[in-house]
Amino acid sequence: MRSCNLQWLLLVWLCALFLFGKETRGTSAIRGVNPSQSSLYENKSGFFHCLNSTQKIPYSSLNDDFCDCDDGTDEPGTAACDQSTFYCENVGYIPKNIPSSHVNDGICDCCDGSDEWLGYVACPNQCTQLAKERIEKRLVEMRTIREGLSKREELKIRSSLKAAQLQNRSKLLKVAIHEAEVLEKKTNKDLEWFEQVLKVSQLQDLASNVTLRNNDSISSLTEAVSNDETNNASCEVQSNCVEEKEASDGCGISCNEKEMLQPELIFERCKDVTKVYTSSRIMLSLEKFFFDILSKFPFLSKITSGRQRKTKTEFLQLCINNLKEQLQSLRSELERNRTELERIQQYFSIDYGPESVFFALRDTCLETDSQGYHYTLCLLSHALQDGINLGKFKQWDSNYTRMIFTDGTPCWNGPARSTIVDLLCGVNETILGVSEPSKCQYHIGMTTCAVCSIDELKRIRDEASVILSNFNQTTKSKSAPERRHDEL
Ligand code: MAN
Repeated sequence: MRSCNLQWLLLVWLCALFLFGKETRGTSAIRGVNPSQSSLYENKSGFFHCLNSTQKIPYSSLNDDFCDCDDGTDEPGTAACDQSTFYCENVGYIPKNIPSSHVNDGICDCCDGSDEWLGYVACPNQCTQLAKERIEKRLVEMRTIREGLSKREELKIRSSLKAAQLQNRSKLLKVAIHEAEVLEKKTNKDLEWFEQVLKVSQLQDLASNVTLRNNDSISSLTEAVSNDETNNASCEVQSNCVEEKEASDGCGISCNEKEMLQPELIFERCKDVTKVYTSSRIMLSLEKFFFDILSKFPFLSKITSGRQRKTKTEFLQLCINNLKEQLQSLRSELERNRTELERIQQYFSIDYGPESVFFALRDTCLETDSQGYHYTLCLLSHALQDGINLGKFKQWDSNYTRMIFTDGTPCWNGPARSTIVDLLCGVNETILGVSEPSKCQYHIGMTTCAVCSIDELKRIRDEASVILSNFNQTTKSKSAPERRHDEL
């Protein structure tokens, strides 16, 4: 009997110890308190010290549905204090804090249903189901990020190759432009020379014709020559080279001009400076042949002197035309090269993000139809709604996950159209959706591997690991998430 009493005493003492210990630890008894703050809710000589003020209230006033502390910390488990928070334990899933005003409001906020403890509404525990769904979702996201990361590596390589190609092209273009500019100057000078020679030659032709026709004196020749505009121009050209005058030379062909008119000299110079087309080439060889014969048989030259001068003029005209053609094609080549160089330089004036990963995506255009409009988004360039400009690329935002396009077509009675493009990690470049949150301000969501990051992968993996471990603590069953543990 005595030993029986002793056993009872021991049991009562143990129970008292357990209960007392629990009271002093003051943990699970206080509804809505985050375990990390449980020590603050200990019973200190029958009082509770409000957490953010010097107020002290009777311990029994905790969670009595009346707000005693100014900071609301005495009512973590009721809706009595506006500024207070309720801690959902959500065992098996993710614990969370909700505003205390949500407690017993008839809406299930905690997946374990703990916020609706008065039972106004039935909140079955959904934490396990949510954990499973969240883990599945996270696993899918992780797979996408992993695939995206490997695509991103490829994109980086493509970007640096494209950048190197363009750098190289821009170097070549600069050299080509410089050479073409030098050649343009030279060709211009050559052209001037030939035009000058042509004038002199025409002058000679005219003089010769007049002589042949009239067989007359110098005065009639000079008269005939001075009536001719071409001759006038020619006379001006040769005005500073007049040491030797001959009657038959009309207005006065100087020694230098005579030199100029040497068939061989003209031919050689023409051959040097022109790139004539096939037909012209044949013409040139014929001319050469003709000149050769003339030079070998001076008497022929005399007989055919009129013919020679005429041919020479024609020949000169051919050279001049050819030089003009060359100049024209040189100028259009210069124009083309300058435009291309400008475009390349403009390419390099934009920020292509970390490791220039976006370089290869520049001018990649994505299209989609939404709410009756056809949208075109050309990355880092511009956006269109049908034919309407929704903005040109202006700048990056949010650590290279947002592109901002501004200065589009003005909205009727409103601002210029602008577009925000948000980038999410994905394997391919795809538009997720287009909206117009406010008039003429558009939003496009899209995926690209360029924004996939290891940090994001780690963040998601850590979150999934926490959920999985919470989940595994509450269930012994070998359910789907646990089997996939090795993926985390
Ligand atoms: C067009 C479209 C719309 C826009 C209106 C504004 O219809 O560009 O997106 O809201 O113009 O007038």
